[in-house]
Amino acid sequence: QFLKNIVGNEEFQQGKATVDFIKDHPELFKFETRQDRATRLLGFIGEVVVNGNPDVRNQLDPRANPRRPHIPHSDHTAPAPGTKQKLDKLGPKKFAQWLRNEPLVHYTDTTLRDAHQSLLATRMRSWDMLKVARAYAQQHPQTFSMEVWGGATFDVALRFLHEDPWERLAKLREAIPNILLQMLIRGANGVGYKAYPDNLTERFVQQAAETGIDVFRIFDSLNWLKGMESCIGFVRNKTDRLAEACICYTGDIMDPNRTKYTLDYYLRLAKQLEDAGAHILCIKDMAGLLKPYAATELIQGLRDTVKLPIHLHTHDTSSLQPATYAKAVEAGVNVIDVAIGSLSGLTSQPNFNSVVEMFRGTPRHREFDQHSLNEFSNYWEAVREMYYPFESGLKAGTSEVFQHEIPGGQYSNLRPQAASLGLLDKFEEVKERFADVNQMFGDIVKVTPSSKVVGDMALFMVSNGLTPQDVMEKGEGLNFPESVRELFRGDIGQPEGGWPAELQKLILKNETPFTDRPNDHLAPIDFDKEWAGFQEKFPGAKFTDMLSSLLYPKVFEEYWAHREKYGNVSKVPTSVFFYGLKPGEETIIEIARGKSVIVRLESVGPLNEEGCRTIFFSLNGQTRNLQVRDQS
Ligand code: 3PY
Ligand code: ZN
Repeated sequence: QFLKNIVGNEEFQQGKATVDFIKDHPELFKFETRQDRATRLLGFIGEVVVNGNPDVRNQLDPRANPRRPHIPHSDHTAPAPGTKQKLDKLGPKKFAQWLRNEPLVHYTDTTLRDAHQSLLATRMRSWDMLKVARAYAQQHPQTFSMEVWGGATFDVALRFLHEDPWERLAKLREAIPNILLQMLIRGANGVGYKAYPDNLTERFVQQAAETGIDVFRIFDSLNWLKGMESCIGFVRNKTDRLAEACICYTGDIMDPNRTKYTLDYYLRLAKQLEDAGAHILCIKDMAGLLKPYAATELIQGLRDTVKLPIHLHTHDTSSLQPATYAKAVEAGVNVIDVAIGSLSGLTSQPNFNSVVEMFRGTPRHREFDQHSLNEFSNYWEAVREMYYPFESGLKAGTSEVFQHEIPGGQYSNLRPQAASLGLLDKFEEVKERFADVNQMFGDIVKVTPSSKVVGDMALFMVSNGLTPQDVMEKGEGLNFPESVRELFRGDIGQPEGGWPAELQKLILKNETPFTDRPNDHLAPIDFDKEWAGFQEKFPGAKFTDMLSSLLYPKVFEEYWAHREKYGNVSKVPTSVFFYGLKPGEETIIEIARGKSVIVRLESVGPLNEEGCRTIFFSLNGQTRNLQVRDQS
């Protein structure tokens, strides 16, 4: 079995095994039969058949009207070289110079990260991504980058999809060897919601680069320079990849009444980020507030102020953002973020397929195969049906976003959060309070994690029937949400102009806030010691698992228990993962590279005295049955 494990290891198969191969892969000592793997997956499917997937429980099965996703064609030829090879050849500094002077507009495809984070509560599974990743790399090698990782995907992959986010990244890298892969990292908050020890972020960045990330989009949720500097340094000094630093855009530079976040403010921050070592400057318009004429002013100003290439990210919540792209491209922006047609628009990015057409016949047009882009759009449209329980409910663009300023990535989560508190019918009020809370907090930048705190406070006020005035009058006796207390204590950094002192006193009571880096208060991780303890607790786990566990200890523990019980469920097709099988239905599962099993649900037995049902499967034609406790 040991030899079988070695021969079956992907690194070994690719000839990448080094002298430390056996030491680095404790899982080689895990002996399981092929039968075990299949049996555990049957256990998972049986559980979904009887009790449903708790993530979509009691939702209609969309297979009532099945629509089979058509997978765009790919073959065995290597994809044409792209930006990835250019970065490898030039190195980050020269690559950035090349990009700054590029005459044609470049595109980042966010379909595999922000698009589904913003439309489908981040639930897109690796299974659906990997079906088309290679075809995309072959058919669109001129894409600047693909955003595939980071933001909320790390947490959601482990917590709800029971998937290893590192495995997703490694597989996408393998399928897409030619296009830059990009991630979103929340500066000192990594891919989490709080500050982490610096040496953890450092190891995380190193490992992400090793596993496949080329572009690190780094931001701070309060636009606090100190929250980004160290992370920029880790990318520059510990990897040979690109550090893309963000100015998060909020307010409206064209509105004379909004005097806090002015053009000067953004230009100053951009210069500071250039001085801190950024290779690329990103305008991160997380709520979609950058209007077309503001884009002209901002991009012209930035082109004159810094020597960096400029990358623009926005969300189309208002439906105005394609116009913003038209003006931004005219003003000299280098790269714009778009999502494949059927996963674009509303709280997601503008429509890739259509935006490309917008520039046809103009000097900055870059050619893409429209027929192929539309094939991918049709694929994702059919796939999206399986995810309908996670849709945000927004039906059309809304100019309301200019009032509430809720980030696109948060919108599809805020609704279920409100629903879980029984506040869905008060969602209008939640949005209004979100705007009120922003003003109470001193008009701050709102993006994860600061936006989550504004959301928590808005929900707290709606559920307790509090107005802003009530909070100021009764604040001493109020028990504020923990996240609000942490924010005002300085746990995730400092906002422009500091916190409003009166409210801070009411929230913190007698606690003293700090104004330096929260990370400076955290003891560094002793990796050797951690690793020893970790292996004991999770035999067979990898170093990347330990990084997941250090970021999300409880979530990782639950993920690991699920994996021990059911195996690698990322291999189960999405329809079966969420909705199980119906009697007589069958599915094919590739349990290991080149090894597939055919699973057919024969029947579900009646409830027995122990409260269980017997499920009859056939596995490769042989009958298998198992008992599942009915908790439905
Ligand atoms: C995230 O941090 O997850 C975001 O998408 C912020 O926009
Ligand atoms: Zn975004």
